[in-house]
Amino acid sequence: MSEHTIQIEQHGAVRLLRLNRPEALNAFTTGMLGQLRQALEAAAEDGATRCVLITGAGRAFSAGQDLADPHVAPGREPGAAPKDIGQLLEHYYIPLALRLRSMPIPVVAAVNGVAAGAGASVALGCDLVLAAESASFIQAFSRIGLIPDCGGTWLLPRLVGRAKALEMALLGDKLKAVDAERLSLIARVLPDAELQDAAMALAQKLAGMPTRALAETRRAMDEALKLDFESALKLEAALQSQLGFAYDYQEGAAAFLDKRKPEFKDR
Ligand code: T3D
Repeated sequence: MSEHTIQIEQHGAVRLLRLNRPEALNAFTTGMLGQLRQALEAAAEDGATRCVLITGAGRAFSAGQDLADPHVAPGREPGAAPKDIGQLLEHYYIPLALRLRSMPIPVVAAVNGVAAGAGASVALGCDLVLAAESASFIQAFSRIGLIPDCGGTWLLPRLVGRAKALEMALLGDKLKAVDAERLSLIARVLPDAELQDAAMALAQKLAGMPTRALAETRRAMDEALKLDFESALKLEAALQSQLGFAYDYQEGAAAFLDKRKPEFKDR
């Protein structure tokens, strides 16, 4: 691996992944997409890591696909054959989005600056999204003749409803972080100087919680969006049945009755 486009730091039980191509606003090359997926895979497999925090180096979170990446950029010389962007999605973005959405532990995004195109989709695919006041979200796809991808078409209408999702996706305008919070696109906005500490504190808090139940909560909510009410009730019962046999529930209930702090271990 020649270039370290993902900086990895361990802070106790929190694994911090920093998108690290600040000179190109952390735009994703194919190599970087592979490294991000591998970093998520490693965090999922590491039993000591109980929460992942993703942020960006420099002034951006991510400007989305690197439009100059020779692996995918349309050839500019006359007669150059166009590249199949669908193949890029199949090989890089779909595995990344699926990995992110099925992590066995919670994932927090600290959006430190602009999140555009697939950069916005990666941020919004995380479980809790915090953003700096100066950050913004841009569905940049329509500006270059594409549709939202990396989960954008699924995430946006579910987060903000069809009318606002279409407004964002069709116009591709910049949405300020405060407006993103007002529309429920993200969870919280923080002053720029407080973002990283607040995001780390939140990630540490999640890491101390029953992370298996948190991941199952995400799964149940994602599934419930596709189910009728009765089917959702049945899924809740099936997942609750599994969690009820798990260590964390025994520990959580015992700690409550003993009036002590629980020590959760499942994940
Ligand atoms: O292959 C495919 O396209 C399929 C995959 C699609 C998924 C997608 O993500 S499509 C959407 C791709 N992203 C964009 O279209 C966003 C492009 N970037 C921008 O619109 C602007 O850079 C921003 C609004 C994000 C920020 O604007 P600003 O004025 O703050 O910064 P800037 O000057 O435009 O950019 C700073 C540098 O980053 C600049 O390089 P330079 O001139 O200093 O050497 C710029 O070229 C570079 N950069 C920004 N975004 C990208 C990029 N380089 C490559 N790819 C980018 N996406």
